[in-house]
Amino acid sequence: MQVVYSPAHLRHDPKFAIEQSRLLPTFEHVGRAEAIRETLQTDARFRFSAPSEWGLAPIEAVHDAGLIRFLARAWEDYQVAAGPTADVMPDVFYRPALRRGMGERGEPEAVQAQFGYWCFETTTPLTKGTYEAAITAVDTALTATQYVLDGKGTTYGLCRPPGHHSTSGMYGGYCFFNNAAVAAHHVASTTGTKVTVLDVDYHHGNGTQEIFYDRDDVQYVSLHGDPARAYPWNVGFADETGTGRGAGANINIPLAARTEDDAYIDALHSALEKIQAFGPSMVIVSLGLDTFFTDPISDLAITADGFERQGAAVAELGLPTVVLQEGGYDVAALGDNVRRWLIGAGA
Ligand code: Q9C
Ligand code: ZN
Repeated sequence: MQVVYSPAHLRHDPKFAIEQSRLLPTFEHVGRAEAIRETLQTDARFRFSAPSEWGLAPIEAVHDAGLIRFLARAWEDYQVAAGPTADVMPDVFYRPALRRGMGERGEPEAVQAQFGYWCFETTTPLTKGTYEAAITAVDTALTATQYVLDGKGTTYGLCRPPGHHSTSGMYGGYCFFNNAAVAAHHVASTTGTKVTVLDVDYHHGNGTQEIFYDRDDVQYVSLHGDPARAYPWNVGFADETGTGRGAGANINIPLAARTEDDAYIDALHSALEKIQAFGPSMVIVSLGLDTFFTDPISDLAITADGFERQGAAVAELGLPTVVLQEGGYDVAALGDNVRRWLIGAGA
C-alpha cells in the first residue's frame, strides 16, 4: 500500500495546552506521526512517497480567506505584538452574545484578539512552523487522493496536524485545515461525482459536518463518542441530518462509553449501508485510533483486532478508498493500530 508522508509535520511542534483546566503537555505532538512512520517503515507492505504541492486554491475552496490569511501570519505578528513565545493560543474568545444587539464588527484589529476570533478552544497552539505543516498535511491528503483517482488502490495519507475539527471559518481540536474536507471537495468538484467522508475518529468531526451540511454531493458519516459526554460537545448529535439539498446526507452515530469491537462493527455496518445507498465514487476515511481501549482522552474500548476488522469492513464496500490520519493518542500503540487498520483494508 502507498503511504504519503512528509517530515514537514515536525514544524508544527506544540508543547503545552490548557486541557480540562490543566496546563498539560499536548496529546497531539510530533511523536505521533513519527511513531506511525516508524512502524509502517518496518513492514514491507508499505511504500512511502512524498506529497506534491497543490497551492492554496483547494484550501480556499473550503475555508474562509480570512482564516487562511490569519494562520499564515499570526504567529509572527504575535511575536511583535506580545513578545516572544513559542506556543500561541487565544485568551479572549469572541462570541456573538458579547455584542448582542450591537451588530457584528468582524475580525479584530489586534492579533491577540484575532486568535479568539478564529479559534474555538484552548488545546490547539499555533507554533512557528504550524502554517507550513498544515499546508503540507493538505498536500498529503490531496496527493493520496490523486493516487486513488489514478487507480493505484487504497492509499494512506499520514496527515499531521489532523483536520476534522476545523470548520470553514474556525480552527481548533488540534486541527487547522480540514484535510479530508479539502480532499472531498476537490474530488466532488473536479469529477462531478459524489464522495463520502467516513469518520471513525473517537471525536465527532464537527468541521467536516459544517463544511458539507447543506450539500448533496458530499455525504458525511461519523461514528463517535456521544457529544452529550464527549468533545466537541456542541455538535455530533443523531438528529443532525443535513439541511436544504443536504438533507439526509449527514449521518451521526453516537456511541456509548466503553463500546467494544462487536458493537462498533455492528454500528459500522449500518454506516456502510448508508454509504452504499448514497452511491459515492470514492470513500475518504477520517482515521482516528483514539477509540482504542487505552487511549488517554477517550472512553471507547476498541482493540487492535477491532481496527483490522474496521479496515476489512470498509474494504468490503469495494469503492476507491483514501485513508487520512486524524487522532489517536496512545502513542506506544498508535503505529501498530494504524498498521492493523490498513492491513484490514488490504495493505
Ligand atoms: N478530555 C482529534 O482527535 N480535547 N482531536 C478533548 C478530552 C480536545 C481531539 C478533551 C480533543 C481534540 C483530531
Ligand atoms: Zn479524535
